[in-house]
Amino acid sequence: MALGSLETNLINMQALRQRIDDRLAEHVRYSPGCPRRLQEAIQYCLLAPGKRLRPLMVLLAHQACGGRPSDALGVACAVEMIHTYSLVHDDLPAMDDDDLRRGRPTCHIQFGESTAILVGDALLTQAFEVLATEVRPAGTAVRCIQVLATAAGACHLIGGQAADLAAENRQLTIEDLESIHVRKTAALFSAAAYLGGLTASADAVRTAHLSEFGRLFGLSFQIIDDLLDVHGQETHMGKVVGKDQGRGKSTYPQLVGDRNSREQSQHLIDQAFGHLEVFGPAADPLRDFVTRLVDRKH
Ligand code: GRG
Repeated sequence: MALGSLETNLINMQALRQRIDDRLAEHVRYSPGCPRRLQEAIQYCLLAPGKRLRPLMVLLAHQACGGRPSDALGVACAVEMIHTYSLVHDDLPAMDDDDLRRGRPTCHIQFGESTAILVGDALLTQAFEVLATEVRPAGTAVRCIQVLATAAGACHLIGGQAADLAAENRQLTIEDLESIHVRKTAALFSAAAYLGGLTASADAVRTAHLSEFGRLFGLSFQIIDDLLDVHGQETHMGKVVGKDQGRGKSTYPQLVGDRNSREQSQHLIDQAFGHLEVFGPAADPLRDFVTRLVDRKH
């Protein structure tokens, strides 16, 4: 890819990120029925400076299929709402018990535990309201709801979280660990890419490639996240590092070493890129997005 197009892609990505942030902010200005403190807590979590990777994946996959970002913004916001809910609940004392998230005190530290539970519940619920309201035609909205509910449900995100909690202080095999990563991390990236294609009316072959691309990317992303938990800096990460080891969690680097982890992460990205071939140059912004993440420091 030429330098000029890399710069253009970066500008495009920053513009998309801004559009995501603006639309998210619109979604969390509630009517008076929502208590002020709850609204404040939801805004605090959803509008915090996260990387917006999953909504960007929706929009870039949508673009790769010839769609316009404005037609997928609702889906992008719904996916970010699910992701943010999962972080808020994951940080609770009953789960990972974290004090720092996105560079700020976690929701339960700032607003109390009961409010943090309600923030997660509200975002989870609103994600499906947004899909039902904003996606057209109705048949596509129903399919989006089904895909996101499956990715967030008991066999994927929530099941992965339950398996992750049950695995504390147990030595896992690499297969056990990958099974957790597929559910906890890769399922939502896979759904994000798939939904980007679906809302651009992509055919079944293309949406299947996007789904697999997202899954492989998600697995690679989680390995890099594990490496950053060992080698990253809290100031860059915006969260406490070194916690995996402290909580007796098996991680990729702990099971196979740093070097094999990096190689596996790159291998997964190479496989993921194979699934973008069918899209030709229209997927260049998506490729560029992934390449930047492979080299990420946070
Ligand atoms: C509570 C149902 C439920 C699920 C929790 C998201 C999650 C599952 C746990 C958080 C801890 C973790 C390591 C999850 C793996 C996925 C991951 C690396 C999440 C962080 O995603 P980023 O880096 O976060 O995209 P930002 O803040 O940038 O959006």
